[in-house]
Amino acid sequence: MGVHNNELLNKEEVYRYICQNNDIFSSNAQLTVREIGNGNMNYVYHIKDSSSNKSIILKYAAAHTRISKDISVSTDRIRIEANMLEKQKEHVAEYVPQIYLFDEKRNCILMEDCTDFTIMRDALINFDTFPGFADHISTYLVKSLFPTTDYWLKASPKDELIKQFSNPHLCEITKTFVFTEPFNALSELNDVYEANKEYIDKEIFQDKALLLEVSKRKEAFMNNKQALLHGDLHTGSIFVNKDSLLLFDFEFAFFGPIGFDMGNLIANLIFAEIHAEGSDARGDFIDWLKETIVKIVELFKIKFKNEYNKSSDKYGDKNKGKYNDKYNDKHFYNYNDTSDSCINDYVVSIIKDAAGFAGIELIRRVVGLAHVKDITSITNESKRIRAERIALDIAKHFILNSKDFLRGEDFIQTLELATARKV
Ligand code: SR1
Ligand code: MG
Repeated sequence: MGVHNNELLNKEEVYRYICQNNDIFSSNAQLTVREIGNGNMNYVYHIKDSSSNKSIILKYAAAHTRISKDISVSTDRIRIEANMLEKQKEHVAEYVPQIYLFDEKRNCILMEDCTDFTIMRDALINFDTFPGFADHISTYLVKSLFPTTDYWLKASPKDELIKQFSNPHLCEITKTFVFTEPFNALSELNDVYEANKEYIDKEIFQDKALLLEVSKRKEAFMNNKQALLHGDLHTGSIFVNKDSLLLFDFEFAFFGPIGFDMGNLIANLIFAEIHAEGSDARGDFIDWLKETIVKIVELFKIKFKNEYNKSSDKYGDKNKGKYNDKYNDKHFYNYNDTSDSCINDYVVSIIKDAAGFAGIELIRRVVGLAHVKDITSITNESKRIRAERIALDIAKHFILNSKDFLRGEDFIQTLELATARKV
């Protein structure tokens, strides 16, 4: 007799689990289970009943990472993810999958099957374009982030939310694998492409000015509780189709600097650009991608300010300029004539932060353990060397000059300068 365990590490265990907890499928369902996950953290299964054509996704959080069983990680991340999916329903329900069940004992979530969408990273590697993407993602960002900032929440409910989404174990993973190891290589947790070893040693590990800026960003990541973030917002966490998008993988959610989400997104679009630029992609794909980055930044600024203005208007002009306990704390910022410059300053500082965090994401995906397919799928050695160096050059410029990044166009200028390199 096999040992019974509570894990959901393979198709057979998932099949048994679904049969025992079958509120979703009928008793005569003909179930097939496929493992479809390819991320670093969790096990993801597609479960389909061929008799009704109904299908769902099961996501299982083991006590170790999928990329390495030697890396232990708290299963509390599945609670964070379930809570985030619920929370997102308040303001951005159209941009998240539906959740059917959160089983806290078995560390799994059953949710809507989104496999008729494509994972954005894969679509970009195939040079697919999504004309509405910038509009949708900027709406998602603003509508999900603004209501968790101090512009909207009073201190006490914000504090409650910070506690609910306290995510120390996953923040520790990010601290180690994003902000620390790729910059000091002290714990042998990196995975460097051999042919770029010397370049990385000189350009990253020995650049003291760079390391200082990265330390400051790490401090902000840990302590600037600006808003409730996705926490790992790369193109592998976004499902797309021609009309819309869905965000998933919320396990890294926490209260942090908004620029961290923005920066991760921009960095991963840049990886797609570097991949395309080094291959035979059509020019219109690259043009669309650049335009998308510019639009995300500009639309974010406009929509965030709109949201701020709408929230102020809600209470009428007579309340503008006064802090009154009856109204939201946003009025605290809304004094005198400085309101516009305050919000402008706030939004621009997010863009500057985004540049710094984008640089860190670019470096850690090249130097660190968790790579991106946009780069690893490049099989030609000299092309891979060049692609990685372009990413590192862009990253350094972003990190060292983040204060100069105000507009979407600033990101593209850096990108174009770096891609002009021959080798
Ligand atoms: C141990 S691997 C860590 C990375 O995987 C996740 O996908 C996150 O990006 C995290 O940084
Ligand atoms: Mg993920």
